[in-house]
Amino acid sequence: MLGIGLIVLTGCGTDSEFERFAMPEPATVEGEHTLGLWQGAWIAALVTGVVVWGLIFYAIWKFRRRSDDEIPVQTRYNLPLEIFYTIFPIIMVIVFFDHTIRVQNLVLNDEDVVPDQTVYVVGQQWQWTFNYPEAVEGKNVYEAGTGSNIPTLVLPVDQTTRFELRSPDVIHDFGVPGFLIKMDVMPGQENHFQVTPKTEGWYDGKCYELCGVYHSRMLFRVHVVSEAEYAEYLRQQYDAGFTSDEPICGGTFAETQVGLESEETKEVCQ
Ligand SMILES: [Cu+2]
Repeated sequence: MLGIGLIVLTGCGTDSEFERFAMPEPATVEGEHTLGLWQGAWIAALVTGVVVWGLIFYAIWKFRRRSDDEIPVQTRYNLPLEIFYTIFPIIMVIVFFDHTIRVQNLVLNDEDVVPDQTVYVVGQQWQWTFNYPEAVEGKNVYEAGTGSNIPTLVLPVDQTTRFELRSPDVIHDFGVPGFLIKMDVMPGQENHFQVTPKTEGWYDGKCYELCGVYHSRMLFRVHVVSEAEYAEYLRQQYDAGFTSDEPICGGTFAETQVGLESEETKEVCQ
C-alpha cells in the first residue's frame, strides 16, 4: 500500500521538490527523462525498503522470546528463501540497468538527433569559452570567461543545441543543475550531448570536476532566450569583435589564467 501510495504521489506530477525527490525542476526536454529515472529508482528503492523493514519488524515480533528457558526452532538451509534473495536482487539490477540504458539513449544518443545548432564548449583552467560556429556571416562567434568575469552561454528556447566539449589541458566537467545533465570535458576526447531548453530564463552552471587551484571559479551562467534575442546576442558579439574563422579551443583565453601572463594565441578546435 505504501509503495502504491508513493507511486501515486510521485509518478503523477513534478510540481513540488518533494515529488521530485529534491531534484531541481527540469528546464530541458532531456532533463524530464533524467528526472523520470531518478524518481523511478527512488520508488523502487523505497518499495524494497518497505518490504525489507516490514519483514524485519514481523520477524522481531513473531519470533520474539516468550519465556526464559525457550530455545527457538533452529532453522537453516531454507532453499526457496535463498533462491529468492539471490534471484530477486539480480532481477532488480537488470531492471535498473535497462532503465538507465534506455534513458541514457534518450538523453545522450545523438545518432538520430539533428541539432538546430552546435556550441563548442571549451573548459580551460580556469574558465569557459562558448563558441558559436558559423553564427554570423559564416564566422565563429565566441564569449570567453575570465578570472573576474563569469561568461554567459546563450541558448535559444525550444531548439536543440548540441554541446561539443573540448579541453586543452585537464579534465573538467560541464554541467547545469537545471538541465539535469553534466558531462566530462576531456583532453583528447570529443564528448558531446544536446539539450532542448523549455523555458526562457537564467540558469547557473559550473565545473563539476576538481581541475586545479581555481576550479571553484569555473562558473558560468546560462541565458535561455527567444530566437530573435539569440540572433541579436550573436550579432552583438560579432560587432564587439569576438569572432574567428573556426571555434577556438585554447590559447586566446590566456587572461583566464588567474594571475598568469601568457601570449595570446588562438588554437582551433580539432
Ligand atoms: Cu574545471
